[in-house]
Amino acid sequence: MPRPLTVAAAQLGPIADDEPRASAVARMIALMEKAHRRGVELVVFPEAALTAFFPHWYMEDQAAIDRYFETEMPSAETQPLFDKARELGIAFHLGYAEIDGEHRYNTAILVGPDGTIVSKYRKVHLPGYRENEPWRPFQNLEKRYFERGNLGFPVVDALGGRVGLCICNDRRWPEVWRILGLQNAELVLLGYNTPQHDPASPAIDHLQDFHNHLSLQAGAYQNGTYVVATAKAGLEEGCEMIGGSCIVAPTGEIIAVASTRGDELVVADIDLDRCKEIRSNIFNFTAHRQPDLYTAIAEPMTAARPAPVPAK
Ligand code: CDV
Repeated sequence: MPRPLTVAAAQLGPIADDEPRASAVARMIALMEKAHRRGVELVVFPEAALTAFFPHWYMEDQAAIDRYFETEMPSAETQPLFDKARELGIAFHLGYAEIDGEHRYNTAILVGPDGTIVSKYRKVHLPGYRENEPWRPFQNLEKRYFERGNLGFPVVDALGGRVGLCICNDRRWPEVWRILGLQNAELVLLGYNTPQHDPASPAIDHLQDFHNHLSLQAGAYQNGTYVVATAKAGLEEGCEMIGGSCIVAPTGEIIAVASTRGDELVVADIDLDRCKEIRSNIFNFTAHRQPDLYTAIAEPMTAARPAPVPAK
């Protein structure tokens, strides 16, 4: 039985540091209205979608840092997005910086078409480092501003299928995809803020878009899942970020992709039942996996199996 769903990656262009949340929310509502006109049932917004991506600069003052975080969701400023989604009957994914008591996370939620939060994920793979590195043109301080997520890698029944969440850097780690795949994810949603330039390894700058799609396509194919991946793109506070927001089929094919680095809606009609074509055959986990030989994957690096470079 086909399980059709119309999904969209709602790419955002840059958000200026002085752009109020209300403006970012208004841009998202405009994309959601466009999505509604195109019959979309699920809209996926980027990682940390309400503000500029502040880990790109160094701050010490906790009050200054905390102004990028949400203490509640929905808040007065995000309520209009929830209201519009409920009015239009559209589910959505939203990334934001979250404060929970003394804890700070890089978080994503899935909100159902009735406006209720049906899944929540806190980012596990936080890239970068903790202290200022002034030689860089911009920073990568997620390890300074966020704690590692404590909710595992959730997959929930929603929208007629099994929906998993991860965030940005997580997409580069095959372990994340397999953990989602082992929970029978049929649709993985994620947002990203990915600089075009890597100051530590500029020789691969021209491969940033390739590595983005390579990771998404491999994750989709090897686990027989659809993926909707959404960028915050373009030149934001001195940091140029890739676009390439896309929808990937369980075959690994990109079936829709952004062509700009601005606000753009990328739409595809999918059939969640097509995941079976991969999961019943080439990646039939029950028939073909050999987990007793994979134990090293779940063990820490040791003296016997040293890390090639020390962690920062
Ligand atoms: N927000 C991210 O996690 N960005 C990383 C960059 C810093 C490498 C990414 O994996 O795209």
